[in-house]
Amino acid sequence: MTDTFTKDIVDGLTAKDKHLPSKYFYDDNGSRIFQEIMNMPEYYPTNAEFEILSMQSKQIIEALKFSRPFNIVELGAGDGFKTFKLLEYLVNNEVDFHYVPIDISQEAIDILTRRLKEKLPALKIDPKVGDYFEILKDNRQSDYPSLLLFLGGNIGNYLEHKAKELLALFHKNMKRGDKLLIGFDLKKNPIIIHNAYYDKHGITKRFNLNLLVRINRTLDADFKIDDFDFYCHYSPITGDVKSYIVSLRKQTVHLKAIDKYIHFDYDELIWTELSKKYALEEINDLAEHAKFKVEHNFLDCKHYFTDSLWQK
Ligand code: AVJ
Repeated sequence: MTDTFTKDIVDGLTAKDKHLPSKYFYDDNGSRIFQEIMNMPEYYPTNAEFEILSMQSKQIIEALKFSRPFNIVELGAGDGFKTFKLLEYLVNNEVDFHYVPIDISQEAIDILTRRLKEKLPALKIDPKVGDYFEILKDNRQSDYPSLLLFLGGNIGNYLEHKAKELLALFHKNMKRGDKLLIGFDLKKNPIIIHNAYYDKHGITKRFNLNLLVRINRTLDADFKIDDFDFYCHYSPITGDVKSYIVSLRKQTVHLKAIDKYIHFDYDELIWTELSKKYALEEINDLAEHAKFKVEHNFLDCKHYFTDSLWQK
């Protein structure tokens, strides 16, 4: 068992309570299904954050109180759709800054760079492909102040201790005075959250089951996709959305590439994802724990989502 993907999959599927890491949703096909999710009317986080970044660009930039020039470093830039409005505002106002989008996908970075060069020719863009932290360390050598963007509510996928670890790493790799703009999905009417994740179109189901398709392809496995279903559940007290794949039969799957058999009981679950929803007080606690100061919460008009501005 050589690579981390194989190790993570086997560890998860042989655990007493089976689980798979949600980060493996995003192969090329999974990324396309995630685009479909973002286009569903029920999936409110995308619209909410888009509203914040397009309607409050001016307020966000003013709140930075940065000297010029400065850097905007985006972790997991993806297709950069939401960030576009912020960048457009800055370019239109002739603000002197560099945009440094970082993503692990070369393809995503290529598409983003091409689109931005076309739509905002005056933008100074310095795209990077690779591991967040290696690149953050380089950025620390820059004399200019930096705004770090961690958008989309990705922090919600981390268990509390992992979220704290990640924020501590951000903190360690920032200079004093640097800022972090980080997206959190907020607790709200449970039905709205339920409908965003347990969608009636079955797109989120397809998104989850695609993980089995990926394992079939990568590890030459024989998951019969129709013998598995999807279930997800929001707990309004903890704020946790937990997603599962459900085995509809007692069955055995063969991972041929590593000659390993995985047994599933009737109705056995594989936990695939946590999408935690936060209260503003919890966000404060997380920031303080990581030694950040919360400067402002930029909320959408329905108060579904916040882009929280923190200072080191
Ligand atoms: C991209 C991690 C923010 O948790 O809401 C969407 C992924 N999962 N529907 C989220 C997702 C199911 C999404 N994040």
